[in-house]
Amino acid sequence: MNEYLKKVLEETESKNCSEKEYIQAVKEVLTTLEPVIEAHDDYEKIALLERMVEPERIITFRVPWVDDNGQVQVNRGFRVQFSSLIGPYKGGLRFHPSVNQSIMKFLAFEQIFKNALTGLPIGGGKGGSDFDPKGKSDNEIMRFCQSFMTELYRHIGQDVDVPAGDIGVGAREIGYLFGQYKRIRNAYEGGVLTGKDISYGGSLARKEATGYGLIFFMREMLKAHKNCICGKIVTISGSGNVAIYACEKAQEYGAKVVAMSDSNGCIYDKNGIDLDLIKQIKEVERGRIKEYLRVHKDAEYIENNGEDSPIWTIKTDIALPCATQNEVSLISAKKLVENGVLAIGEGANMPCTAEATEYFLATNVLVAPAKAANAGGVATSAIEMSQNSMRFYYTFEEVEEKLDRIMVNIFNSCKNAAEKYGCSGNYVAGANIAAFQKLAKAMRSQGIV
Ligand code: NDP
Ligand code: 2IT
Repeated sequence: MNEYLKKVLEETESKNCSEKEYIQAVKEVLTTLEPVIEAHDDYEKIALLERMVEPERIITFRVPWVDDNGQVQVNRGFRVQFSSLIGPYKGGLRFHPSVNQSIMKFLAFEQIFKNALTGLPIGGGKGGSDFDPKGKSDNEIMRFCQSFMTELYRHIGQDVDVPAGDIGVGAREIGYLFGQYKRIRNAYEGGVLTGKDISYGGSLARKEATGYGLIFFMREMLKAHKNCICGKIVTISGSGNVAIYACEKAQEYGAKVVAMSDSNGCIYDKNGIDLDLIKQIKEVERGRIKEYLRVHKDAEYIENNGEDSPIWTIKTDIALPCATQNEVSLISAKKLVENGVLAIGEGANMPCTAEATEYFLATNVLVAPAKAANAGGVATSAIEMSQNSMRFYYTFEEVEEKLDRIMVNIFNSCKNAAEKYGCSGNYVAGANIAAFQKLAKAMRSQGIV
């Protein structure tokens, strides 16, 4: 390995030794940059990589709130403002009990590269809390969001840092956060948050954007390999925002989606998933996926049992991990390959372990990497910001058409970078290289900051 790369990787590992997800994300990027670094021996002098892996700022804060029993609860809030190189910090908020600094940093780091790939002026950030929204009442969610924003508001702004949703944060949470921000600031700064409801400044097609974008990317990738989505069997992990709209577009393109999941287990419906029912269970009732069987009695429910999700043991042509990081292990990857999988589309951030990705690439399975394939969500967030600035709205069709074009461009950037640097067909490396080149250029232009 290139000496400079090796040095930065070792330093990152020793400085952040307790942050395994963060180290994994950095390693995944750096190990694919070798040909670019080799071609630029001036990067070391200006500590380009060292600056790229050190967040500009990390904010952690206390979030006290009162539950419905009058008991005071305390959670930890985070905002990692990783890079403002090419625009205001931009990235979602995650509310999940597993949230910690390592997960926040890996997500913010990935976001820098993803946002660069969109071609839009957005920097990289991420935030959230170890708050668990499951089983909480609407009022508890509101009180938590208000307390969270009472601290966060001083660190964000439509030209400073623009949060959005992620796991556990959807339109309901964004609404409560926006209400509190507006009240404290006494100003209507519509572009301070994205993923807003349409009634007060949200963008049409933002809700659908990540899932649709994933399928647009998959369409392009398969097309480049003389294949298509139509007629394929698809399995999708998760049943949240990304999973639901990936399913919708895949079905529209003529695929047969046969399985979806949540953190308890997965459903297998050989007749094809009834998406209206999934939406009813997940978006309206906020229930468990197991309830699918109350209508489709011939579908199967397989409960999680151990580390590896049972969904990856189901035979499929296209697997779309759309739940969380490291949900596809080497064991799952082997099972998928054994069952003849053709392509993996990462809807979630870093859903495949490093070993799983390596195995897919070594066995000629096409991999649509998260940074590129799920960038449709944040790209549409940027389109939401621009509509807010213009005080104007695009139609659903206009936003979807822009999103489609962005995803085609992202795919082409990944493909061209991979070809140029001798790893044709490896879109994981292609995405990292294409994003890195843009960021490196911006970093050099702005001096030592
Ligand atoms: P949601 O909260 O809407 O849905 C998350 C889904 O994943 C749920 O079905 C949830 O199941 C499941 N899940 C979450 N954590 C775990 C876990 N630890 N183990 C197993 N299953 C889990 O989130 P999103 O759909 O918005 O996000 C899904 C993924 O996509 C995340 O990785 C996110 O970072 C990424 N992403 C999201 C974007 C967006 O615009 N929303 C954009 C780009 C990427 P359960 O309900 O049982 O917890
Ligand atoms: O991971 C992601 O790209 C998101 N959660 C969306 C971020 C955004 O700002 O829309």
